[in-house]
Amino acid sequence: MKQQLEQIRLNGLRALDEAQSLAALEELRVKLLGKKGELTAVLKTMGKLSPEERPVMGQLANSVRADMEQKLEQRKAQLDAAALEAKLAAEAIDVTIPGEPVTLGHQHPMNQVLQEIKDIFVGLGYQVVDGPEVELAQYNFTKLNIEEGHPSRDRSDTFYFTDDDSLLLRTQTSPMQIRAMENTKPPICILAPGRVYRKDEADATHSPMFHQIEGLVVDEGITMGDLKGALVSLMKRIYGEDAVMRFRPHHFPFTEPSCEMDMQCHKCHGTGEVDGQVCSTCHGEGWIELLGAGMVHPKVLEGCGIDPSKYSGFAFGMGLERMAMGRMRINDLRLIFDNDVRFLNQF
Ligand code: 2NM
Repeated sequence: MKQQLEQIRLNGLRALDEAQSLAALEELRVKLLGKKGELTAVLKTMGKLSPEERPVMGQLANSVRADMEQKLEQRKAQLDAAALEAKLAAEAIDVTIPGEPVTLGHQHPMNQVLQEIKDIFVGLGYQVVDGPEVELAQYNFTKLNIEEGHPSRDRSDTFYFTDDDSLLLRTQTSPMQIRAMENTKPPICILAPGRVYRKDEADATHSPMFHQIEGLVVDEGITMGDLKGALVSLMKRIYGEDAVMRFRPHHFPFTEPSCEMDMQCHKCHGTGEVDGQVCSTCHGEGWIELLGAGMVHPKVLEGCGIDPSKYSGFAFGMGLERMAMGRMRINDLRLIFDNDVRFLNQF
């Protein structure tokens, strides 16, 4: 029996030493020290020993158990430490690795130009107003003196929602100005920027959705001189003090008289030619069209409950995309809507 016990101690300690995982260690604990283990099996045969041998073997068995228990604890501590070590290594964060650079965005060129124009008009005392993109034909056309049958009302030009053509996507931002005139007493001094919609195929200069900025000033004694003053001061702020402007007669149903405002081409200085070639910026015109404007038609004022014998007003409208293209030297409208970062990063 002594030899059996010594064998169990020898094999047991070696096996424990060689255990490579906590699970293997637990298996060994059951096999060596458990109720059905090898040591227990030997102890069960103690009854056959002589009374002199029994305490000696008992002591030996206890020392074998104690040795193996100690080795088990020791090995378990080693494997625990190794497992922790491996976990820490796997989860290690190298705080010295340089971080991903954070790329800051910026305003879209359209918003930059819009902000610039808004700032100028707010400085002149205008209030910026907002309104619905889905409009009543009444506000988009009728109250603007655009009669039934006018070509701009055509189904091929305007997005309608209803068969009776009473509800539409606004084709200009003037309906906001009609509402302002209906709802407030002069003096009125507002700027109405926003999206507008027209049934156009997209090309270098057209898009079915684009942005307009319209302005309106109504008070006693407002004249065409006020209109020219406001618009010349705007364009000089945007294009520089030496920009040359001209006003041409024009026609709009909602203003009388009406005009268009041009800026002399900054590339060919009005000659239409650069180095004997047709100027590419103004296409040989010498002038670049900037906006339309005029004195608000008495019928429009009257329709909004404003007495045209007491009050007068001027209004103007310009395309924001066109302004941005001129300001930022963009030659294709579609670039503004594509949102390709290679384009946007240039502004
Ligand atoms: C333009 C040109 C000229 C305009 C007129 C009005 C209103 F509501 F007062 F009648 N709002 N906007 C106007 C005048 C718009 O866009 C080219």
